[in-house]
Amino acid sequence: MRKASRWTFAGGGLDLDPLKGPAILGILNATPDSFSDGGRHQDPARALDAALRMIEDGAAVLDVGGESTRPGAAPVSLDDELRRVLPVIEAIRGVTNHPISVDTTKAEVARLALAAGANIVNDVSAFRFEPAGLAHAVAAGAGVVLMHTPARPAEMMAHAGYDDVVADVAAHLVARALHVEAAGVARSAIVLDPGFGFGKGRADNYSLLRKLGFLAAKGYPVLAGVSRKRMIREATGDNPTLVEHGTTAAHMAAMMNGAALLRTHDTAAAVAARAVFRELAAGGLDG
Ligand code: HH2
Repeated sequence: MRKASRWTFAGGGLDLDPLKGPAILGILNATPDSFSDGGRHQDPARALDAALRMIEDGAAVLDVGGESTRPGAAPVSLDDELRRVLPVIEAIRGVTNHPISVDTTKAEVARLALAAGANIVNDVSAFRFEPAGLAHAVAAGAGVVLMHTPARPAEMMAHAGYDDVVADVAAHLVARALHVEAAGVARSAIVLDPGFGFGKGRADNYSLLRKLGFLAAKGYPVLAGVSRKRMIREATGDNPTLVEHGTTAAHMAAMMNGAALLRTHDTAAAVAARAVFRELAAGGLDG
């Protein structure tokens, strides 16, 4: 069970308070092939409606992405990704200053998304696929989410294989954090993410969830992205309602183990789970 957290985070227009439980990132996939919300947010007006609903639910950040990263997903061209992501960010920025993260591994998408008003770069490669994205994050004073993946989506499952998945992932992420700090990102603007499902098998994913506290003890806020992932469906089966209940159960485990942010599709469900977590946490989590 988690001990008192030692990190602070003030990046990207977002103030996290470890005592209040995690911030909720609402997933706005502007992709036609996402496994979970298949293209529903491609039209900027509909994406904006979804974003406003998520804010009303209690989402602290809107995570806008234009490239599916599910295992084996086809890569998307720069032009296509820009065409998907920028109108959505612009539409949201037209009506609210709410924090926005851009879920991209492309440096140019990061640059233009930040120029359009995004506050955080959520890079599932931790700036390894296109290192130039890091300079854009530094120049914009953006927050960064550094996620672990062993390889690009097309190849990542072939790389699943670890001596000790928890120690390996934590060591990789801390090294990436030190790298981005050296490049000029404030320590207080860095989030680490073990990358559930990215080049990890079922047992790896559940080891990471069970021992998320090991990563949370490294001194950075930790994001957990488990929503509707295969690791959930492996446990619940594919019925969407049951997958949602399974996601909520995994969210509670992540919160109990120190998650500072939850990346999720159903923001209202995550906010409800957090409300229960807060009741538990109010009495102390160590005894
Ligand atoms: N997972 C996905 C995409 N981006 N970013 C972070 N930081 N952490 C994650 O776990 C993560 C992520 C994949 O999930 P989803 O967006 O639902 O699907 P798709 O890849 O099809 O967009």
